[in-house]
Amino acid sequence: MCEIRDSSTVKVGDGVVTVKGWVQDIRNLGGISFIALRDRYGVIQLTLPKKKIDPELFGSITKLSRESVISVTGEVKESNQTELGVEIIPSAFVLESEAAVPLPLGVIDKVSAELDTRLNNRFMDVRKPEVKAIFELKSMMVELIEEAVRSNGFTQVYTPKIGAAGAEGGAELFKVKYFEKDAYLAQSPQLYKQILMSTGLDRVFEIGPAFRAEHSNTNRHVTEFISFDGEMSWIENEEQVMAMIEEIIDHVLKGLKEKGAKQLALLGKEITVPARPYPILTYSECLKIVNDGGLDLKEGDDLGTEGEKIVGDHMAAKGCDLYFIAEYPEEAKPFYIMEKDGTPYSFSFDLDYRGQEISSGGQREHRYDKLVARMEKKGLDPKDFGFYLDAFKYGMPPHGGWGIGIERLLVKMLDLSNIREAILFPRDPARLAP
Ligand code: AMO
Repeated sequence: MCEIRDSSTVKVGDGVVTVKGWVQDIRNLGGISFIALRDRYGVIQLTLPKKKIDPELFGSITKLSRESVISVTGEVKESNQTELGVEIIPSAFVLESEAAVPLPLGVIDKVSAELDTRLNNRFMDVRKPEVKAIFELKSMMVELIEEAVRSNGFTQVYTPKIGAAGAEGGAELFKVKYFEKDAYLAQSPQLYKQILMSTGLDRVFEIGPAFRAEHSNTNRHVTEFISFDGEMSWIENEEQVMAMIEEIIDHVLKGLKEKGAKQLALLGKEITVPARPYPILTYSECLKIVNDGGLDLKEGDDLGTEGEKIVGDHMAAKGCDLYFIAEYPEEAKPFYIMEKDGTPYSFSFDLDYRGQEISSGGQREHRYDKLVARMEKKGLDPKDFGFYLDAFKYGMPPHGGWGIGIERLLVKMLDLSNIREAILFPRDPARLAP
């Protein structure tokens, strides 16, 4: 039995080893054949000089279909023709799984397939090293996020994804049958993370799925995304929440630049780490920038995709990639956001990354009567939110928090063109499988 190795650890002097992977390519040049065998870490060359190899083995291995999975044993030799500086001369192989022909999607073919075709054949698409790299970076990003929040005393929590009420507006709720009752898929952990503030678990975070019945077919909306939520008590203003997000994002950008260097190089991307503090613009300032840029928005209007882009260009000209937009009109923000008394504004913010919102948050209304009044003002029936409101009746500290769309952050970091590229199996109005 010889040692099973991955492609990245095979070196000259190893003797006989076993490697396992996918047959990426076979070149038959008459007297000699070459097989590129791919595993998670890279591609290793199998070299088959016809005269020196058992004829039966030579015949069967060189006829394999591309992407078949094999286990190969052979001697490691030095090679100055390969990237790894080694090649393997096979002495035995096992065909673990034969790939059907033709392939639904090429792994090494130069022609770049349509995103839809790629997503329909995601199992094949992710075999491409540059696609796999996106998901390795996503995993590192989550690890870095967790590092940053844990070091700030946050406790990880899990809140239900099936519930009786939504927090982010009725139009985007997915209704599901829950035995004899109607229930909804969670749009965010908003109600629960706030309830937790009354328990004394005064800093919590959650990274989990969020569902939005979003009928728009854009490159930044999906119906299921991963939301990174945080909620913290004892704040005096929303700027403390903004400072926390800034610290987390800074840690993620710096960490990814270092830990993800190999994947970033594969993708041909570079991460820039903006200087801190990130600028804070007010909604009113943005409205002026947007209208100077040619739109005609009125006080209270949503900045919209176009408006966000104009602000993004304005900030890019100043060399700013990440910036907060604060003090939105209270009417533009959900019921749980605290109003700035005596003004039409609220203690809310968004974090935008090169012209696109990646996060929103703010200080919450923690005073029971004001919260109920705000719900009524928004046309909601407080009776539907009894389980949430109860937590505000018996001692609730001042608090605030944020929600960050993990994929939106990744898309902007890596400058991807569509949010679906950052999701293994995306869900949108037209896509329910794979
Ligand atoms: P909001 O609704 O702004 O706020 O969502 C927070 C962040 O989630 C991401 N996001 C989405 N990503 C992909 N597809 C979608 N359809 C989608 N919808 C939202 C965005 C957005 O900035 N409870 C509040 C947050 C808070 O105040 O704590 C909330 O959910 O990146």
